[in-house]
Amino acid sequence: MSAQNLPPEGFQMLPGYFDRPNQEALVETLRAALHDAPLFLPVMPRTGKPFSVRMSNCGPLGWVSDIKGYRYQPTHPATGKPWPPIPQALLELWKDVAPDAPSPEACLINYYEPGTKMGLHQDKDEATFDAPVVSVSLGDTATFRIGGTSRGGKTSSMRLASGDVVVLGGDARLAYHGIDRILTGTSTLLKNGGRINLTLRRVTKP
Ligand code: MD3
Ligand code: FE
Repeated sequence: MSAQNLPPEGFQMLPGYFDRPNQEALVETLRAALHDAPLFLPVMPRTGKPFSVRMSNCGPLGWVSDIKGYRYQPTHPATGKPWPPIPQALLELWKDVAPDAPSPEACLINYYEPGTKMGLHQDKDEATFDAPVVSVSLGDTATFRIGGTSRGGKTSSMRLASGDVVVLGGDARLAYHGIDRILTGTSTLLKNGGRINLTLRRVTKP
């Protein structure tokens, strides 16, 4: 047994921020976006080892990872087209939870099939860390882990359920975090099961 640590300062959890009808509307909007900008399977820089999570993006910039590195770019790596716009409901969420931050430029869409995970990492490919990262969970519940700003420190673990929003500002903005497990069958939102996570980010200095 190890003691559960407190999450870092600047971590804010808003359970059930989106109710079921709003989650369904968001999923419909995302389906249309994913038709234009299909999920792709990122690979690790240098090694080319595939992620287990598939990804796409909305917004003027999208996060990609390939053999050459991690970066933000204005177009989809396979279609070469601009990413679809960030859904209005997500722009309204940002205004609500980060009223003083400049507008988000990227909305990364992560799709977790049952059995997939995301290792502990920091989000530091952005040119500014002043704005928070805002996350929305849809579909199956995930067990999520968050530590401090250095690798190997204590972590705390919690569940992220469909409709939950997490705001990562302050010290939490550069905290190590990851997804340990998807709890298959915990939600009926997505017809094929699994989990979608959306992260809204400011990428460039305002
Ligand atoms: C950001 N996504 O896309 S979101 C990612 O559920 C990512 O798909 C996870 O990590 C997911 O980069 C977690 C919530 C989250 C939690 C802690 C963070 C985002 C964070 C700490 C710092 C920055
Ligand atoms: Fe992350």
